[in-house]
Amino acid sequence: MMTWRGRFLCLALLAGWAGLTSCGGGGDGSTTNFVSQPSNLGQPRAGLSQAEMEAFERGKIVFMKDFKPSEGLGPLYNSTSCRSCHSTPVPGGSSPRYRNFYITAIGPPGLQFPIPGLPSVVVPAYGQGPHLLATFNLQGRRTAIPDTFFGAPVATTQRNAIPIFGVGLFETISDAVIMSNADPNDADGDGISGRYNTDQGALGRFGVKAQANNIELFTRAPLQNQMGITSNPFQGSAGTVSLRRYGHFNALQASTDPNDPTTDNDGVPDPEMSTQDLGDLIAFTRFLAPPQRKAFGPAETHGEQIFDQVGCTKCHIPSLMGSEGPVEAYTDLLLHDMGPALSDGVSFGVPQLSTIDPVPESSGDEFRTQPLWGVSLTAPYLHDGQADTLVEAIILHGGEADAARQAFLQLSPPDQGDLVLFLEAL
Ligand code: HEC
Ligand code: HEC
Ligand SMILES: [Ca+2]
Ligand SMILES: [Ca+2]
Ligand SMILES: [Ca+2]
Repeated sequence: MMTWRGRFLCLALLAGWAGLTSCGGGGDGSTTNFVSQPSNLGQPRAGLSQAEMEAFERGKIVFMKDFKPSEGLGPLYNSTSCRSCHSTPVPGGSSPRYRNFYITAIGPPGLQFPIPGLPSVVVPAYGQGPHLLATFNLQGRRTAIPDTFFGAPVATTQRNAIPIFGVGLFETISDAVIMSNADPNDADGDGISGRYNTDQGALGRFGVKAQANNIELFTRAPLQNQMGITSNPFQGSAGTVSLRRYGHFNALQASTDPNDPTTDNDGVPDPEMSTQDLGDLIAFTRFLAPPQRKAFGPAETHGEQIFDQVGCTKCHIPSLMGSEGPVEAYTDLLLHDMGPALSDGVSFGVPQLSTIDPVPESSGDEFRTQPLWGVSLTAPYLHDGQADTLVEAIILHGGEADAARQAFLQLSPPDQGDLVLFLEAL
């Protein structure tokens, strides 16, 4: 059976990764982008050893592989491979909206738990298994997610895949660098109060709420939550970056403690992925190169200045220093309140304390500043893919980003155009 140990003991929530494919959404959001691609897209980053290169190449095969039920797929799943969501424009990328999945968290912010019977807040669309609300199947029969559950509020949101090019470099950025940009109480009074998230006591870097500390965790979690593939810890997820474990009372980010094996009841012996394959899959994700930026002309250079002038760089910090050199991802890896229109009420992790946040223990209205490298290649945008274009994504910024949005709207059309050209060159 699915692991329940500690589920209700844990005071904050379980982060989840995937959910249903979009309810009857069809492919309307599929905005295939024909912008020319950097030649290194989907390739390994520079400076790898021969052994790392070989692991990357083997891992790519695991990333592309469609799992069958006889190989452990399910009992419940959203997808049969990593590539099915991370596909646009090449493996490692994002996906059209029809691949969106649902996240459902029951309970008040800060005390949320998944639908009973599911290993995480990710709601899987397919397969057979114990599930208090419904048994889903490939014919698409699906019980609606309720608004309340035995009187408790239910927060439901969608997720659209984010690209993973270059994300392994976030592991090279020290906690100190990330923390140095946090301003949880807005001490400098600029209306922007980035705070860091934590994952079992370690600093979060990955996921749209910065809810996960390391790539191993963000490989084993989608394996179980999206595909129903069980695994054993590779090195102990924790150790990879800087996990300082304070014990089991902290928020669980995955379907189980990251240092424990995942298990299920589909009749296929666990773990369903070998240590070799898991290590290779982690290597592929960890070593994917960041997108190469294009050559800047005068318009892009001007757009870059405007991007700074209107305050985008307050959150989309152009570069963070990592142990292997600068990481030019245009993010601070911190959480920001993006206003009621983007708020999803789903809280992951235990965010840094803030005296000005209305619900300091919750990240329900906050998101990690999404990296902007390669952004023109991976529409649609925002955590649920609701924006088809870069300009729509900017216009939907609210909350702490409202001043930057207003400043963008007040720019002359040519200045707005240059800013977009700059984004398209990243
Ligand atoms: C059903 C779609 C889907 C599948 C399948 C899927 N992902 Fe993802 N992936 C997403 C979404 C959506 C996010 C952002 C989720 C969030 O943070 O809530 C994401 C985020 C990630 C991230 C974090 C990126 C960042 O910028 O922090 C990594 C790493 C990742 N996925 C790796 C994988 C791997 C490895 C697999 C296969 C085991 C996989 N994903 C399968 C949809 C998917
Ligand atoms: C207060 C911090 C903040 C400021 C200021 C800010 N952003 Fe963002 N930006 C974010 C966050 C957080 C997200 C992710 C929101 C989500 O996923 O729903 C984001 C997402 C985006 C995206 C979508 C990326 C994607 O892949 O989905 C674009 C494009 C973007 N920002 C551009 C800009 C521009 C241009 C400016 C300046 C006009 C700006 N941002 C100012 C925090 C900020
Ligand atoms: Ca399984
Ligand atoms: Ca501030
Ligand atoms: Ca099994």
